[in-house]
Amino acid sequence: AVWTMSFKDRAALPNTPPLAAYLLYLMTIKQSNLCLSADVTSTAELLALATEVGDSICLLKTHADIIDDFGDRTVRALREIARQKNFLVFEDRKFGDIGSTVQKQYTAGPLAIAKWAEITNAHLFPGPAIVPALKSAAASAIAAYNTTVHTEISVGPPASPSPPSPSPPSSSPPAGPVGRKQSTVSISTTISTRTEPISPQPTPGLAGEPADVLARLGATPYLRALLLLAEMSSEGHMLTPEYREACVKTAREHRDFVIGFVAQRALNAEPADNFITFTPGVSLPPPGQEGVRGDGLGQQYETPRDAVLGRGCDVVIVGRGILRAEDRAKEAERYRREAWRAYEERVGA
Ligand code: 5BU
Repeated sequence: AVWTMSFKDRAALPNTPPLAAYLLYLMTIKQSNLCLSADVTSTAELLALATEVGDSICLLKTHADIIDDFGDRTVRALREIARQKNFLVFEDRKFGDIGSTVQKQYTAGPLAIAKWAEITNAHLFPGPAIVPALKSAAASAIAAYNTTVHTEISVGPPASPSPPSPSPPSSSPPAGPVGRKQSTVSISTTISTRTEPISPQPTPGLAGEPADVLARLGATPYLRALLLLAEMSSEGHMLTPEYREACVKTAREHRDFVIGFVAQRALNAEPADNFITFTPGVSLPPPGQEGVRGDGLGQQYETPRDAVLGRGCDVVIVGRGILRAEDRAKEAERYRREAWRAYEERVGA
């Protein structure tokens, strides 16, 4: 039923978890259901790309493990661009291990994904326990974040005159641990954030105009969500229809944390389903190359229109289609327009 519903109406459904609602409103405001797949191998390239394309996207997808010099600086700068340009960050980690291990992979190590990416994804092949394992790790990361802030406030030095800051203090709170130490102003903003419950439960009262709602949700920015990999775009992938159904079943049992799927089609079958479908393997072939539908390494492509209008996908994920363009900002806009037009057609806007 949500196939033909607007993103705005889906955001306002009573059981939409806060981060899903945030994303759906963000998409509505930016008129963008485009996710950039930022498959670059240095921090400099990542930041340049995010800056160039940020206005056209609702989501930026990373593979942090391909960035040679990934570190604290990468995270801080990316979060700052995400704040300025208003997009969410999705680390395409594809977790696939026992619960205990994925918890550590999610929160610790050089990547510590839970600290900086609102969204990540997991395979279901290790069994359904991977979902509650990641959910509780996300909750612990949130709790640790709050404790850290608290400790810093109580034991930290008094306000230093003017610590170096990559940007002027803003009125909106930081999206996570990043930026916490930037200035006294952002620390006190963070304290006030702590008084807002960071709830994995649906937030009541999300109805309203998107901009208002975003402003309200902005007070609880440190939210985390998971996508299950229900289907892949690559030729001969082994995620069978039965496996796909198992993903849907598990997602339904964790609607507060699993906000959708990486899949090639919408998988919302029950009335209560409002999962967001994120679809890779999307490109607009350059004129004259319409026949080219793959990359020679198993990737298979379809157009934004096929995905969104033909299969009910919500967010199209585009990498090389944009990365290889002469003018990446302009090409991202072309993808945004195409995907948004297909969405509008689907919902009859
Ligand atoms: P491309 O350059 O648009 O082909 O990049 C696609 C991206 O999406 C790339 O980062 C892949 O790792 C990612 N991807 C995919 O292509 N297909 C899938 O099924 C999944 C992820 Br899951």
